[in-house]
Amino acid sequence: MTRQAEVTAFYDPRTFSLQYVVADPDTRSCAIIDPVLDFDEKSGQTATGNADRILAFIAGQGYALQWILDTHPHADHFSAASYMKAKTGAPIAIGEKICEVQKLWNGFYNWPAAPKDGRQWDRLFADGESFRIGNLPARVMFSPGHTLASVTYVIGDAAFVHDTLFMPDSGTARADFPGGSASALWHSIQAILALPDETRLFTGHDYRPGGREVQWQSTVAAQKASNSHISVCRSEAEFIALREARDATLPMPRLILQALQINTNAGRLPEPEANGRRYLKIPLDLLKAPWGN
Ligand SMILES: N[C@@H](CCC(=O)N[C@@H](CS)C(=O)NCC(=O)O)C(=O)O
Ligand SMILES: [Fe+2]
Repeated sequence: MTRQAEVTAFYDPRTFSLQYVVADPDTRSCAIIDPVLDFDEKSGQTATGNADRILAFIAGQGYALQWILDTHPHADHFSAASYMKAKTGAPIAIGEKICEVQKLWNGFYNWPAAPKDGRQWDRLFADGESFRIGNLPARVMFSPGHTLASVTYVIGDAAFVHDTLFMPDSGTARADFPGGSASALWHSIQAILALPDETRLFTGHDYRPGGREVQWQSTVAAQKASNSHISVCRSEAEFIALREARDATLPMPRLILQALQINTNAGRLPEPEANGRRYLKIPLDLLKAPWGN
C-alpha cells in the first residue's frame, strides 16, 4: 500500500495561494512546499507572516524540516524559500528547468551577469528523480505548461500539482506567461491523471469561485470526472483552444514583474544599494495589458 503523507495546508488569502507542510508520520520528518513571502505592492513592504506561521507550526508539531521545495517560479507572489533556509538551515530545491527561466528573465531584466545555472538552490531536480522525506518516497514529475520549470512532487499517496489543476470547479491554470504552453500543460495534466485514481491532489491556488469556502484537495478520480476544463475536452486541440481563449481575457498577475526577479533568485530580495535600501526593477512594455481584449 502507498504510504500516507500527513499534509497540512496554509492558505494565503492575499494571493489565494496554498502552502503545504508534508510530513512522514513515522519519522516526523517534513518538507515545506511553496511558502509565500508577503509583499504589499502599494507600500513596497515585505513581511514574513505566512512563513513564520508555517515555521511555528513545524516547531509545535516537533517535525524535523528536511526540505523547502518550490513547484515553480511563481508569477503572483514571492517565494519564502530563502528566508526559510536562512531561519532553519534546511536545503531549498526546485526543478532544473529553472535555469531556462533564469535565462529568459535575466534577459528581460537586462541582467546578463546574473546566474543562470540555478546555483541559488541546493538541489535542482531532474524529471523522474527520487528523494525521501523521512521514510516517505518522493518523486519529481516535470509538469511544464503553466511555466516551463513547473514540477509535481509525488510524495507517498499525495501529489502536489501546483498550478496545473485547480479544484475541479476551477479547471486549470493559465499557460500564457513567457515560456508557458497550453499544449505542454495538456500533456502534464494527462501524466498527473495517469496516477492511481485515489491519489490525493493538492493544488497551488484556490480562487474561491462564487465566493465558496476555500478548498485545496481533490483526487485523480474526481478531476477526471468533473474538472471543468478537462472533462469537457475530448482532445488536446480542444483544450488548447479553450485555454488560449480564456488566457486572452486574463490580465497579468499584479506582481508578475516583481515576483520573477525575486523567484528566479530563489526568493532572495535584491541586494541593498549603497544607501542600505533594496530596489525592484520593472521592465516597461514587455508584457501586454488587457486593453483591447
Ligand atoms: N488576480 C491574480 C491572478 C493571478 C494568476 O494569474 N494566477 C495564475 C496562477 S499563478 C492562474 O493560473 N490563474 C488562473 C485564472 O485566473 O483563471 C493576481 O493578480 O495575482
Ligand atoms: Fe503559478
